[in-house]
Amino acid sequence: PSRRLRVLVDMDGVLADFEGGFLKKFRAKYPGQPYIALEDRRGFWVSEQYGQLAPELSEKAISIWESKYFFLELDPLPGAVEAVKQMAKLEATDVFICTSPIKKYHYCPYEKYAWVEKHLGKEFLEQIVLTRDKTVVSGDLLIDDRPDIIGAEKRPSWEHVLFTACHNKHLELPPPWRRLCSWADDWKALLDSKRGL
Ligand code: UMP
Repeated sequence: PSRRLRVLVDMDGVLADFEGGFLKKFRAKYPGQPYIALEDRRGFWVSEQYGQLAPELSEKAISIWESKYFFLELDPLPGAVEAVKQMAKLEATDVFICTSPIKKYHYCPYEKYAWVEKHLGKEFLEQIVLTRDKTVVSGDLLIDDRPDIIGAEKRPSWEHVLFTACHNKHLELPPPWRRLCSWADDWKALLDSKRGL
């Protein structure tokens, strides 16, 4: 292989348990309100599905991730921290954490940096890419749980591999789409499939 492999790894839903953290805090703040169990989640936007339950639930949901400490207190997903640390140590491999902050910027961007430092270490602060448009970031692979990643660049350089999450596991992906089902799945083989191309 003549060049290094560049892997972009999403944060919410791939490294950090956004869905689990959301549900726990939503139920604590709004006891007695209806909620959507993780196995019933459909669609990337939590706020949209809650809005379908009852119109006022959309803004209640949004208030959860707009709150201080929401992003910082997210738990890592199983195996995520170990996998990313291992990935970054592989020969000829660069790992970047590519994540979209919410537009209410008061806590989220800061807390994303703090989360990375806490769980992955200070050296990973060099690897963070905060962007609302991942198509303008170049890489060989983008591991992300959002099915529809579009933006200004119509032909992104990366292959988007869908990381399985509660909201996307029922989607039937047309070929040549690939999934990474969890961090227990063979992510090393996925990376190797992109080397030397
Ligand atoms: N997000 C919302 N609304 C939702 C669900 C998620 O604004 O209903 C936010 C959380 C993340 C961002 O900051 O969207 C998704 O970022 P990526 O996982 O695409 O990087």
